Amino acid sequence: MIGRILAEPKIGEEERVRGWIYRTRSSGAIVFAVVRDSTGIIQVTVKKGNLPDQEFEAAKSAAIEASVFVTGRVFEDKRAPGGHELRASSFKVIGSANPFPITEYQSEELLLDHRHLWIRSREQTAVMKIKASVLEGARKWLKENDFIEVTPPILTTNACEGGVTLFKLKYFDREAYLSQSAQMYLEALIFSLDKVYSLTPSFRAEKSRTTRHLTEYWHLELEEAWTDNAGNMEIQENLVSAMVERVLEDRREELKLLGRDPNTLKAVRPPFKRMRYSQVIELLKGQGFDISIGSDLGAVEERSITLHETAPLFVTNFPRECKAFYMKEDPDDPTTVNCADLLAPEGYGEIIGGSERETDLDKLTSRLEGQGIPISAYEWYLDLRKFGSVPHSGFGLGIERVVRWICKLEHIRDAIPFPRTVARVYP
Ligand code: NSS
Repeated sequence: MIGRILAEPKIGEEERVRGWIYRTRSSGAIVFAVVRDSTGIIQVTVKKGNLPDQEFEAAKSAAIEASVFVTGRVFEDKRAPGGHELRASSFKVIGSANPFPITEYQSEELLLDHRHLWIRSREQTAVMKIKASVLEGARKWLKENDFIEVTPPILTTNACEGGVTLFKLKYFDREAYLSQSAQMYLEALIFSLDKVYSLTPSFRAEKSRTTRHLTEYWHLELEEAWTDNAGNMEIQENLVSAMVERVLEDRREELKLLGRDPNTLKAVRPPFKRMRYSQVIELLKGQGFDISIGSDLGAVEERSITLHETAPLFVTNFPRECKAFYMKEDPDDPTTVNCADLLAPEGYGEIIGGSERETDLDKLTSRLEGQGIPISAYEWYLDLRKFGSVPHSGFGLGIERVVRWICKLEHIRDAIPFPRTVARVYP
């Protein structure tokens, strides 16, 4: 069998390994080559005399990251990484390797310049597998709960989240933008499908260099007809818990490799704590912040609120002026909107932004005007309020924000194989 042998080697069996040289050392007539594939690493012991001489020489001179095809028998060996070794009866180099530009201690910049090679590292591999499990957990939950996946456009003519972070592009003889959010299109799609979601890249021309902003990120967005903000929050806490549960089922080893104790994620179960924005402002004042109603919450404030939490926390009812034009005014407190940000624990902060949507056409129009947004580009969106409008709510979840938190990563750029930030679009 070829494939999962590094993860589950069978003692005494003849196995074939296709992989890449992780490291080698040799002493005289014996070469120890550690070989990796997508499932793990195994030590291959190559002894002169056990295989043709030219294969022994090939093993001896094989460089780091050369690709190899090895056949041999598996033995237990407590000293070998993973506790097994493969004693080679054949060792073939398939693709030789130049001297590998990444050695043990490297600057962040060099690693980012060589990202196409650095993604082979064990840490990056673990993050990518965990990310896949996050998405699997989400899709499974969404299917079980009757949400239909849809495919909104990326090229648009409207800003959803304000003009400041729009990427403009020349669209033949017009101007268009890269999508910041699929929300407005999902709102159009609930009229035929009731419950929809999409997973797309979203683009934000974020000038700031922070540990939680990318200019291109994967956005999981969901919209549901007939649901208010309370119902919307229930969906979020169940969905996020399902993502974490899937990671705990499938990726405990990967979490450990990244320094995340899987047990610390067990507290991520619904229901999550809920706090109103006004309570959070009081809490922050108590923590020494010079802050008042009307201030937005940034990374520093969110860190302070969540540092000692073990599960995500909702912050609801932000003041109207802090939030986007489409959020529904709270009838019980019209200075605020029926919205919630979901903040990840341990200081990580915002992973979801969501709200009930304003359905009152006049209020929507005056909020757009009040924010100086030209109505003409939004005619189609306003139509949705004129043809059988219904109460509805939705949210957007930043996949890399979630992966950063689950994997306990310092920087969001390590939650995506080829990060795009203000400073980087290469490789
Ligand atoms: O701007 S959001 O808070 N909200 C929206 O875009 C809504 N229109 C979504 C919706 O209701 N359908 O962004 C949503 C989430 C936010 O909570 C972050 O987790 C993530 O998108 N986000 C980002 N992740 C990485 N990098 C950047 N720059 C970024 N901006 C938002």
